[in-house]
Amino acid sequence: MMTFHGYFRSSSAYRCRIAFNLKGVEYEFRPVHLKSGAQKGETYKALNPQMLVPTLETEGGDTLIQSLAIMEWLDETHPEPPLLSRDPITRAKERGFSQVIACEIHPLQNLRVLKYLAEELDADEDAKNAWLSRWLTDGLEACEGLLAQRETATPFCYGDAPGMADICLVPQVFSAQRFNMDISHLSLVNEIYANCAALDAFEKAHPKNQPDFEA
Ligand SMILES: N[C@@H](CCC(=O)N[C@@H](CS)C(=O)NCC(=O)O)C(=O)O
Repeated sequence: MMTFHGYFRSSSAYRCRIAFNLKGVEYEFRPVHLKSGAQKGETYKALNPQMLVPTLETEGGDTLIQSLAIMEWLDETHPEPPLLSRDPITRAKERGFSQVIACEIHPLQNLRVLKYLAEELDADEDAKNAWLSRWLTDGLEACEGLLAQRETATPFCYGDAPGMADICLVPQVFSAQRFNMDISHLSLVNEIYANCAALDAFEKAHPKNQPDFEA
């Protein structure tokens, strides 16, 4: 069985959990307690020199990092149901949407970045919240804009079934809620979030349902 290293609150790990659930793929879970710095321990660092979660150890003994790469590998090795459209243009749009979240929004809210702001740049809670509000709101507004550009308003980001874009969107909305951002004006984002949240694969992947959950 594959071994998946993650943390309940990590939105990158949350993405992979949703993908595993949609595919019906089981894995052994190894928690990495980010809050206490377990990602920086020698054993984990040897596995993932970037010292971030998630990390996946495949049954073949390979080690994979980066949630988008892990999801694409999963999609290639377990093609049903697909996480990306067969149509090249839609597929590029799905990847673009996913990258807005995974490459542009998420890195700015990461634990190590917030710690750096507080510990190295002396940012207080208000400054940290202003930072989060700026980058999370800007980013999710871009997602809303991309959804508004679609020719057809489908129940999920790019179709009638959830795919990679939805998988990236849901944990990002969860983070916005966790950081108390007001995103009530983003009607398409909220509608798709609700459609996804109603599905078992998404509910089972929610941080509150993980074995390492802490309130
Ligand atoms: N781009 C990476 C991001 C990985 C990442 O930033 N993980 C966070 C949790 S969501 C982490 O491990 N943070 C630990 C830290 O900041 O020390 C991915 O998509 O996998």
